[in-house]
Amino acid sequence: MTKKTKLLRNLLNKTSLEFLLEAHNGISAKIAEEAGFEGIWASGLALSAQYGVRDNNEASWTQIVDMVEFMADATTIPILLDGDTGYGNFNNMRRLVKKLEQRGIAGVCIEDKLFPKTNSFIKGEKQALADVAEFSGKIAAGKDSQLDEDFCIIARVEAFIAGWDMKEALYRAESYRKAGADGVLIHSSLPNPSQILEFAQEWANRSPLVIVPTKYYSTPVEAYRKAEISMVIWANHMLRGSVHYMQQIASTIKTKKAVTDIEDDIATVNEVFRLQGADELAAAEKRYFNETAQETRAIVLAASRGDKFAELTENRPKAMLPINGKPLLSRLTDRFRKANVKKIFVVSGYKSQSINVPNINLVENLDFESNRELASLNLAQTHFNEDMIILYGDLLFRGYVLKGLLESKRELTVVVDSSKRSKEQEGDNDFAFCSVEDNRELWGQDVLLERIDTKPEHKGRDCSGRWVGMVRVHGTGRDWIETAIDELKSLSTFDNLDLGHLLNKIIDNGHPIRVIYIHGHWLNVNSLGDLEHARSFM
Ligand code: SPV
Ligand code: MG
Repeated sequence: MTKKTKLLRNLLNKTSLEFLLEAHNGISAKIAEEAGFEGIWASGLALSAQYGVRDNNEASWTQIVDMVEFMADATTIPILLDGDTGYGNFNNMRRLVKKLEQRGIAGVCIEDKLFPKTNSFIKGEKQALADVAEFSGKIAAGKDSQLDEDFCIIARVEAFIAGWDMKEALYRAESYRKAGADGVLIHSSLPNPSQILEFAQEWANRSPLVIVPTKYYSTPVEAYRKAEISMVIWANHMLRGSVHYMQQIASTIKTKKAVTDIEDDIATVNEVFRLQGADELAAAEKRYFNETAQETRAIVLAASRGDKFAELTENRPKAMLPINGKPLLSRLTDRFRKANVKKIFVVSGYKSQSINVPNINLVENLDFESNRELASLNLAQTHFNEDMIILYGDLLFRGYVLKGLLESKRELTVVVDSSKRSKEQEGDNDFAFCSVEDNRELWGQDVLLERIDTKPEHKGRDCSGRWVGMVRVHGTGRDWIETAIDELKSLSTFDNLDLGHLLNKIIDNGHPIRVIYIHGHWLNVNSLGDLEHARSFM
């Protein structure tokens, strides 16, 4: 890609007439480029106006440089900065050039007036001009300090503005050319182009000539072409256009106390997003926003009362039963937070309003009396992502169990307790049959879940352990779960199904579910006896 400095130099040196359009911030610069302009004039007037200050060096030079950097970032075309008088003497000019090069600006134009300057159209004839030798030194200092040979410095001659004659204008322009200026901007405040056309003739192409036809705007550009002027700057029209339109919009909204009348006449929010490059970000997210950046979610199924707790669950669901003074669900969410899982969705049902655990998102299952866990999970589907843990709300487990699960990057992973005790306990639909039994030396070996069953024995085979009631979902594992739920939904028995049925369906669909074996270190609270255990477990 051609450097922006080179692009500007090429524009300036072309034999054809070229045009720069004013811009004053990132979005206006972008709009100028999209309109087809090949270069931008970062106007001092417009830059100060967009800051709401006067064109009298009231905005500091660093504030100007910061804004032109935004403009350069938003565009691929070169920017010529209106650098006023260079914001000081030769030394300030050197630093300015250095900073502009660093920020991707292609060139700077400085005018032979005194700091702090005033806009040329405000009592221009009263404005004092810089000493020719001093200003020539400033140009030479700028040229000597640029690192990129194509960076352009344009010398702006204000002789006509300040009421001087052609001789003075030519003398100044020639001095600046000799000092190294890459072009001359000859400015005039007359309503006709007589001064600049005469100047062009006298100048006779000694170096590229730049003009700003703000006052003599009605002149057809053909006249400039004929005069072999290099570059025309439309210096403030983007600013003036937006000022005009903003005034109209503001007053309409104020009087109508509504925006309906203007809505169709202004850019859509999506158009603003487009100009900001929202699409590029979306594409980059796909490329770079990988699993480590995606926030892990927990989906906790806690809708049931727990029918074995009698009056203990009269006013609260099982998940809110206190274990040594702290509800089961709070213990669970504490575990998650410690593992940096901050987005927790809890599907509640029975006595939902009694759940007062902070920083969780409740999803209500209103039909909890007539359905089971899979229906609850179905309700939480809108909160699914590619990095989550689904689990029952009545679990207690040591931290490493969760940590091991979170580290798994397989699509689906479950934890199976292979201890003898777990196999002998009364169970629900959670006896796990796996591809390999746990010999406690299975480090790194792939173990797959083959079936979840309600009984510890199946076709003469003992189960491998108890499934702990947690499923780790990663990447396309989410799709497998969603598809299986969808398929199971068509069954009349859907409301009676639990997570075990879901896992079996996924296996039947041909997807592997990886097993991590543990040996104890967890508990599910299903009975008064479990509650007793839970107290000592904690
Ligand atoms: C500017 O755009 O800030 C200029 C051109 O310097 S003028 O306003 O015509 O002086
Ligand atoms: Mg200016």
